[in-house]
Amino acid sequence: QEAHAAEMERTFIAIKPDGVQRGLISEIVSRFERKGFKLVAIKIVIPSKDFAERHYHDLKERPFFNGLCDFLSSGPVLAMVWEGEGVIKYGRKLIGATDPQKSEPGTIRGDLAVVVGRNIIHGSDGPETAKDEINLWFKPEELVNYTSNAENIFH
Ligand code: RTP
Repeated sequence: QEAHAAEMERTFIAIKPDGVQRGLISEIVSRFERKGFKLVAIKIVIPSKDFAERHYHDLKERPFFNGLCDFLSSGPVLAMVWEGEGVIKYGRKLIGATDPQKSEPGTIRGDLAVVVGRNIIHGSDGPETAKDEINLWFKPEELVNYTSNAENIFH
């Protein structure tokens, strides 16, 4: 194995309260898992409004910011870190377009969501965001290093 876990790309993925409350955790986790990505951190939390605002700070000028932060803090969120080659970009591909009316069938939002304000999942949109979001949601000791057979998919 050439790539060491410490160097492997990681992304932050969260199932929003609508996805958790609709019982879609296993369906969504399964799609990342079967693809061959590795789950290195996971927890369920109800974020405070302040925390939600920190998570979405890039969107604070948008008209939907307040409603979005209210919604994220309205119930349980499944916060995860997934690891693997290309996981940031490909994770977004698994998730599909922001607006479920535009996401393709076969994607998580395309198959399971209908409106943009209830699009069930979040994924980091680039390497910097991924790093910031992982640091915001997780302490370093909550990230687990281990070898999985999934690494056979990459080498
Ligand atoms: P996310 O960050 O949640 O993965 O979504 P994204 O990158 O695909 O979309 P972004 O533009 O960053 O928007 C973040 C979340 O805000 C909600 N949204 N509502 N017009 C609207 O009402 C509207 N536009 C965006 C969505 O929940 C989106 O995921």
